[in-house]
Amino acid sequence: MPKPFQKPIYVTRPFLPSLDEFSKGLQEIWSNEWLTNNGPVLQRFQKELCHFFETENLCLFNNGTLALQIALQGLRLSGEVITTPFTFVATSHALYWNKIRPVFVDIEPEHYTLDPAKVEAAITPWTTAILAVHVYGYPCRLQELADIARRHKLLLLYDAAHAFGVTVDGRSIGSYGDLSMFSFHATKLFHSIEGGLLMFSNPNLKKLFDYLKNFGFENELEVVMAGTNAKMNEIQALMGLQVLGHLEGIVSRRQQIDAIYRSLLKQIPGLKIPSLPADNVHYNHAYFPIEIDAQAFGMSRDALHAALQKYNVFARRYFYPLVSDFSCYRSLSSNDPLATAKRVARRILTLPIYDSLALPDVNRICDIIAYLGSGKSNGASTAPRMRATELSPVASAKRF
Ligand code: T4K
Repeated sequence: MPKPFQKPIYVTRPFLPSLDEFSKGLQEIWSNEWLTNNGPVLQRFQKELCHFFETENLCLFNNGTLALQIALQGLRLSGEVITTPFTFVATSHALYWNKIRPVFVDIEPEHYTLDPAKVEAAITPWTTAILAVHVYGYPCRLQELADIARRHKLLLLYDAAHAFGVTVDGRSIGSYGDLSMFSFHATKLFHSIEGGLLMFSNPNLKKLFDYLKNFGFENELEVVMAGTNAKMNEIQALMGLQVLGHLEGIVSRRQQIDAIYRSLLKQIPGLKIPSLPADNVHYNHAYFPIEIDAQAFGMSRDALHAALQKYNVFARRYFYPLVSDFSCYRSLSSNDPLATAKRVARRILTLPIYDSLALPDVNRICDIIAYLGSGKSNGASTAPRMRATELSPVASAKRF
């Protein structure tokens, strides 16, 4: 019987630069005596991001939710926006705060992104945009969505909260569609403690978003629109700058973890692991979702989620319940039965994945899942289906 972990293993942990490295940056902020309002560290961070994304068309915010809210407001969207119910609730909340009606349509079964056929079927005279989500960092069906948006003269927006560092055909995922929002929350593989970024194709939006995040100030004496306060501060910017320098290492470490999960879990009946995105995608390994078929695995998703906690493993049911099932959205009628989204939400479990997760611990998590699935934990006597520890013993975990 596998042993529980001594310390909790969470679904994620933030990457942290060394305290030494961060203290040096703080010293600079202390000597600047400048903490927010477009300070020098923020300007440097923005410059680095322009270089990273190969565009000047971006704008930083204090979190991803406000970035998205401001995007919708700046673009003056109204009426209905077609979106996915299989996401973090902030996607729909940003619409709601702009008095826009979210129209939920179904997702495709392999990578859980919006199903383009369902999007097209949901378009009405009131539709103004599509808001798709690169959930878990898996790219949406970019070309099909772009074709639909063009044919119906709709704006195409992406919630790319999970997709930092993803490229498709060598281009950043943020360069697809009219606009993308990235979240830099501490739970993301790239973060600035809290933070958000908009990247857009129309260069005129930059000035507009800069106004909207800073009360609409043109100068000390002039306010040109009713903006809000959504500015990133210097300490957030410092964290972002430093984490950016480690991005390659963070992604490659996650790739190693992903590979171990994939090789060990694929042998367990009743678990479905989404395939890796196609070869033209540089993936960021933001999450490691699996689907549990209760009958074949021998335990429901909820039972596995609870049983893992007894071993001190805190996997998460991202994204269950569906956004459309929350009380604030339940009354919205939808013609789409959302059959795939409902099934996936009942079966999905996201396993721990983060750079400081020791590789032998990934093996142990797989061992525990195999043990729970074998029925032995209930006293049932089924033959062992795998011996995870015998498979690819993992090299020592090097922290970068
Ligand atoms: N769109 C999408 C698709 C999103 O996923 C999100 C955010 C947004 C929009 C909005 O972006 P932001 O406004 O947040 O920038 C977390 C995050 O708070 C949220 O940012 C994220 N999505 C969502 C998927 O996950 P919770 O409520 O699950 O987080 P929490 O506090 O339970 O943290 C999860 C685990 O992470 C903990 O069990 C332990 C670990 N953790 C967390 C924090 C904050 C740490 O080890 N250290 C930490 O500092 O929402």
